[in-house]
Amino acid sequence: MALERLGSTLYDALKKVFRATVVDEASVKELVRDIQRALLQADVNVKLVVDISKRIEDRALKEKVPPGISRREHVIKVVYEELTRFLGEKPVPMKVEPGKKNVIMLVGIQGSGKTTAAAKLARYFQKRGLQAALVSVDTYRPGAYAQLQQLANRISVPIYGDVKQKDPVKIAHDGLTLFADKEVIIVDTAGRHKEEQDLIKEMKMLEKNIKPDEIMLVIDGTIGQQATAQAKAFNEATPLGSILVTKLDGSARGGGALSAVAATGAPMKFISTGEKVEDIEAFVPSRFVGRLLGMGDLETLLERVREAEVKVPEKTAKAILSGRFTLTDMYEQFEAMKGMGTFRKLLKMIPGMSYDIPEDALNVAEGRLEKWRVVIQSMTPSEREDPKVFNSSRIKRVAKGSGTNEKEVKELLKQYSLMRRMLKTFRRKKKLPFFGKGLPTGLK
Ligand SMILES: Nc1nc2c(ncn2[C@@H]2O[C@H](COP(=O)(O)OP(=O)(O)OP(=O)(O)O)[C@@H](O)[C@H]2O)c(=O)[nH]1
Ligand SMILES: [Mg+2]
Repeated sequence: MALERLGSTLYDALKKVFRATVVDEASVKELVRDIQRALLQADVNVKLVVDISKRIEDRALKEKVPPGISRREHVIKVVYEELTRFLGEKPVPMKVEPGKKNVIMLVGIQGSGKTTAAAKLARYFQKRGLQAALVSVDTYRPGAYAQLQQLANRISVPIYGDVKQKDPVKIAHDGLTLFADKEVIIVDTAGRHKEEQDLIKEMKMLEKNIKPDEIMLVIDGTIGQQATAQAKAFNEATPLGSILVTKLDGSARGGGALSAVAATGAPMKFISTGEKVEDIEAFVPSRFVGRLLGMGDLETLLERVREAEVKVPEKTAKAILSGRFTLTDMYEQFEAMKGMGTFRKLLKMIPGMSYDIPEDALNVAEGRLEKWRVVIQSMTPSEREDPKVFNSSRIKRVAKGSGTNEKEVKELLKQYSLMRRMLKTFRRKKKLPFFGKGLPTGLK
């Protein structure tokens, strides 16, 4: 299952909670089951799945809900926090000291993306003003040096290698001596050997002799359960300092890599999402989970929703509660939404919306909202208060005044009645329905 699929499956699970009329023990249990299924399908290790779901269930059911947030928000917060915790609480920064020689040795099995990652990392540090250099000690794979050399030339980073030399330790020594004045030296190792044992032995030898500041395991994000075994094998041979997961762009089963992180205790520091040298980013757990779930940053979302609730003018709130909702109120709600940043950003932050709405529809919705504001501005106060008075001549006048056409004015009026009808069903709630069905766009 692709990473994005994992995200949307997890999100579907959460969406049920968002839409449920009450959030009770049954809905929490159902959510936990859905999350288990999603994680298992994404190749996350069974034991981990059990651990994480138990924690979610315990916290969601037993923890006291903090004041100011609803149980619904709390449950979603718990899921978000536990998934984040599973990936590592905080981003772990690279321990690279400027002005000093920092040696990073990349290890990993063949095809995991080491050579590509070496160039990407060199580029990453180079962009941050550090003197980077590359050393290729892969004496096994034909053309390994040439491959890295080509990438190095492209980013103008110096490289050392020696195709005639068969001893990787010797090459490493020479390279590190040559680059004694550099700040970040990335050593690309072999990923293939006749026997896996030989590969492990070679990594041990290299580690003992060059004493890198950090050994980084490069792991292919598309592999499933083998990731755990692979990571463990490398970790036993050479204690891993960090993990870099590649190929999270295509049909990646991120779960395998995530299990590897959990199995070794080494933090994930980078992810790579494409073949180009620029396709690398520092790994930030909360951002990653947010992306996985398609919900941006949950903290920000909750904050904005609270802000939005406060911003609803008293009069509008009353109108909604009494069922008298006019175009003026609709206009004010649009204005409030505008104050919260662009409509698109808001939609993206609302869980579920980012998966439900295609980009085209987002553009349309955003453009339309702007147009509707102008249309409402062209109406007389009495029309806004009592939209029933609209007949074809008034529609014609408003269309002309707002630089739109009659169809668009009619559409706004239709949207208004839809929204009004919908709001009636929310009458007893004190909040403006920003979530789910509550979106005044007709897009759901
Ligand atoms: N789509 C995608 N492809 C990647 C990514 N990283 C690496 N690749 C591709 O994966 C293939 C293998 O990458 P390499 O960097 O040569 O892997 P390696 O670990 O050095 O392989 P060996 O030297 O044989 O051990 C290449 O075709 C890369 O272009 C990534 O993040 N996304
Ligand atoms: Mg290679």
